[in-house]
Amino acid sequence: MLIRKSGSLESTIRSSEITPEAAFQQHNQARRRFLAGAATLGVGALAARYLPGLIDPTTTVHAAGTPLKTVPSKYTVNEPQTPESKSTTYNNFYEFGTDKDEPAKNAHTLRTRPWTVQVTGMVKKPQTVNIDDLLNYRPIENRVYRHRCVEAWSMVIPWDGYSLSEFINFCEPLPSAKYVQFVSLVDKKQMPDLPGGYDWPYSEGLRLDEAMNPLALLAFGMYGNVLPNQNGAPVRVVMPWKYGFKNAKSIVRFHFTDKQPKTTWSEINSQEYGFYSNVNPSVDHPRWTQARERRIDASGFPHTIPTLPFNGYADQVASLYSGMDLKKYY
Ligand SMILES: Nc1nc2c(c(=O)[nH]1)N[C@H]1C(S)=C(S)[C@@H](COP(=O)(O)O)O[C@H]1N2
Ligand SMILES: [Mo]
Repeated sequence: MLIRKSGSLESTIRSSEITPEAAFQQHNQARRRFLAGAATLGVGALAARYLPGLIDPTTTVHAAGTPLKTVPSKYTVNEPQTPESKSTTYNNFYEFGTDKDEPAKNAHTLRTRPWTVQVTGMVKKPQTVNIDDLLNYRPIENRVYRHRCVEAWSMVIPWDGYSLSEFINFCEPLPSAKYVQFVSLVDKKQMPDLPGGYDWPYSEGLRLDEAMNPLALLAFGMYGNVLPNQNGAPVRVVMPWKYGFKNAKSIVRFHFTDKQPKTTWSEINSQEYGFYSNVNPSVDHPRWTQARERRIDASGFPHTIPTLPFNGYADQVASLYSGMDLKKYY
């Protein structure tokens, strides 16, 4: 059981208990302490490293739909975007029901504050991070990504976040760590319809070098606003070159390990879902072709388009897999 460091002001005050104004004062106080060189070890690592966030918080309000302060990103595709009305109502988030329209109807029972994220396993120092510290740690970029959602459907979504690598560097994994595992929240009280027959919590993982690729995104928002619950609030990963199930939602723990972690879908059905799950038009899913996808955009009806290797991100990520048989490591 992890105990939060004492004296970590930002982390011990529950964000639900503070007004935006109080939060801002708190940030300013932390900043002054830092500038005065009086930052104690407890105020610690996060405060010392996210100074821009301290001066100019991305947002102090966490409700879904609250505008985020974002900056443009070079990691953006120029393709017609999927309307928000589609990408927020056609989801997989089994904790809130297994039908695609259920998460949008049911996920309002998820409480996204207070929320903490644990850093465990092979790291220099296990710790617990407050979600607002995480949100304000780095400038939030608006990145328009091709997105594989459920099965062979695809979307184009403007996500808001920063590279997962920024947070992993903060976590200081040991040289022996080779993988990072993402663990989602499980709470029967907030998830009254949690389906049986699954090994909750939802869990996913990546090889560390994949997670360090700048395209791997830690997302807090979409369309410039705080994430809707059904899309994985308050924090999720977005892996644009992989199939949808790699994108763990509502994460409460990042666990570093030297062994390939168990992941939910490959545990349920390893014939159909592998650990790597790179978008690959030449390796079919047992039940459908992966050569084509159905793109949902603003045109009003989905249209079929050819699927690109690594979802069109081969230039940036193919080298991660050089020498690997991608039929075997699907
Ligand atoms: N915690 C959690 N994360 C999850 C899932 C889930 O059921 N629970 N479903 C996954 C699957 S199968 C897909 S396709 C994507 C869908 O993300 P989207 O709804 O934002 O498109 O979320 C992934 N992340
Ligand atoms: Mo999925």
